[in-house]
Amino acid sequence: MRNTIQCGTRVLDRNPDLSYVMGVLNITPDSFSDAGRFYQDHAPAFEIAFRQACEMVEQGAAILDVGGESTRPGAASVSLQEEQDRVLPMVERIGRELDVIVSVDTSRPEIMREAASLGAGMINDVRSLGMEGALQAAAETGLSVCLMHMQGSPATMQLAPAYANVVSEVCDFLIQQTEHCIQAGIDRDKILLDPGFGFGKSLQHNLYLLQQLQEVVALGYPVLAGLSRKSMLGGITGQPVEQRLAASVAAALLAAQAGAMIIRVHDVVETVDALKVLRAVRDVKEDSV
Ligand code: 8Y7
Repeated sequence: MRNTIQCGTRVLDRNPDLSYVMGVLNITPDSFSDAGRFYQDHAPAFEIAFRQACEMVEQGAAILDVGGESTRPGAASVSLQEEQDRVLPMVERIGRELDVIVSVDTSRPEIMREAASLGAGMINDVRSLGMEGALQAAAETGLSVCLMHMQGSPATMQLAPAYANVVSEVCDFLIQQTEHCIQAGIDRDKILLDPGFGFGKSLQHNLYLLQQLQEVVALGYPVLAGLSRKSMLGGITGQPVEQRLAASVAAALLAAQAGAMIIRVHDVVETVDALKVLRAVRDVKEDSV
């Protein structure tokens, strides 16, 4: 196994001393935590979103995750044309102007191909390349891919999530997906895994997955964890989505401590600072004291 992960023209270190932060850039009118801030009437919204991207890079994000489809339960479905219009101009602009890896949050093969040609470095698919043609498209791009576990589909996943053992089922699914990817020609050094917090999981399932996250890390692939502002944090703290910063940072630290290589967040600078505390404590040497 190489010690870097090639993401288009950029690389990630497989063993960073500080977990990488992936900043979330939602370009949707109904994204639950940004309330459609970036999607009013095209041009102004685009500029606001691009400025947000710049800020996240200045704050230390190594990756920006650009998405145009809300996977929130009950969210409206988005046409291919609409997803292209939302996502591709932003992928292109960030790729051209910012020193950051662009991750494209999509399940559609067309978007994967187009984003790759515009400079994206990573494909982040909550459907784990399960859509018709997605596996082939992802393989053809040569980009790195994040495979995420979800039970059911976004519309129904939170109705009655059920597992005999959530950790082993998530791990088994992810390993099976890596095998599909490798058969399709995706380099094993370009695969990342994500247990998919909140995707077809009860609060108890999510908590147990976070407690046991090192089991996912032990599969031997780099792990991405997305916990930021999620409803599990509301379930623990009783806070509404706009008051989940402290809980999000705490969850990010726990994931990093368990070995997650990438933490997907809305609040970049706060997470980077917290990760620096973790690194400083972990790395202090007795003979320096
Ligand atoms: C995740 C994600 C979302 C996640 C990965 C939200 C697109 C919901 N969550 N991708 N996407 N992992 N890889 O709350 O946990 O941000 S959308």
